[in-house]
Amino acid sequence: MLRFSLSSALLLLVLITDRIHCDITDGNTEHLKREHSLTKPYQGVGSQWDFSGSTLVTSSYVRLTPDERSKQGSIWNTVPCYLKDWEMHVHFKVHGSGKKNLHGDGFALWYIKDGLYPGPVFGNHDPFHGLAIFLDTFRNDLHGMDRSFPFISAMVNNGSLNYDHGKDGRSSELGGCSAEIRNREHDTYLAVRYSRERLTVMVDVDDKNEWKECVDIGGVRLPTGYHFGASAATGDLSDNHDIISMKLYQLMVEHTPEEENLDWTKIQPSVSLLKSPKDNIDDPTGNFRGAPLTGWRVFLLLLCALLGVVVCGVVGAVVFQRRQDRNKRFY
Ligand SMILES: *[C@@H]1O[C@H](CO)[C@@H](O)[C@H](O)[C@H]1NC(C)=O
Ligand SMILES: [Ca+2]
Repeated sequence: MLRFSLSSALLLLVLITDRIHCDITDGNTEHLKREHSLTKPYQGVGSQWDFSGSTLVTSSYVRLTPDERSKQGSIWNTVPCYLKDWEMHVHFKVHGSGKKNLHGDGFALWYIKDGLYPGPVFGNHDPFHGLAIFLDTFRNDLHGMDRSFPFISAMVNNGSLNYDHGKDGRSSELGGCSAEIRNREHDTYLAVRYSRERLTVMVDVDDKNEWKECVDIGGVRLPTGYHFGASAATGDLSDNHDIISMKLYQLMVEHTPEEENLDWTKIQPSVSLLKSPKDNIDDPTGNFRGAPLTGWRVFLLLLCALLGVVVCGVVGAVVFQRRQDRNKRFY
């Protein structure tokens, strides 16, 4: 009887572990959404992606700007995204001949209402509706010496805010981090995850093959039906801004029926908290690929504890039984 319940508990454990495995998106091709992704050699992407400005497409990279002055280029996913929970992995390369601090301006990743209107925000229009992640390689604000550049930051806009270039967008940023993203010999990546009103930005730029947290905030509301894109600009100073791939993964997250019944396309971009929902993190390494599994992890831990108790109980009972037997023999 005991053996039976133990083996069924083990079976349950295996099933749960398997379930967790299925939920992890991490590069799982099953959850890759081709219609929102841009991958080498970029053949046949012309119907799903618009390229404009200085953008040059080769078979191994998409160059938003060359290392020349006063260029602007962008790429836009023409297919609106109706996924509620997603993760975008961007493989990029920023490089040029400019020495320290003599290069610019950087590039931006977008999830916004309408793409393809050139303007002053890293080549895109101002104001915009939606989400922007800026990879700003040039310090404009000489009063902001408390942070080093390149600086990555996130901004959510409902069309009421302007991006302040002179201050490197500091007044409207939701969070950010410094990261050495320029002229690296190895591959550099950035990931943006949006799920359950939580926005997370991670970078992998140190050739360690692990994500480092850059932005993590809750209370972020974004509609569905917006467009992904990327844009870059150069001014007096320049750099090559290359996108090697953009891969969009669907996250398998369940929503309540009330949430499902809402019209997500009507949501106005907004942010209610400006603090990181740190209480939600049980993994100090900041490996956010497993973050939504918190509930499952807790359950697993409890189950393991329960199993431990059961095993101890069985061992204890056996030992007790043996002792009794031994004691009997001595009588
Ligand atoms: C846009 O955001 C501002 C605050 O940033 C708010 O006052 C305004 O009501 C919002 N507009 C819409 C249409 O949601
Ligand atoms: Ca700047």
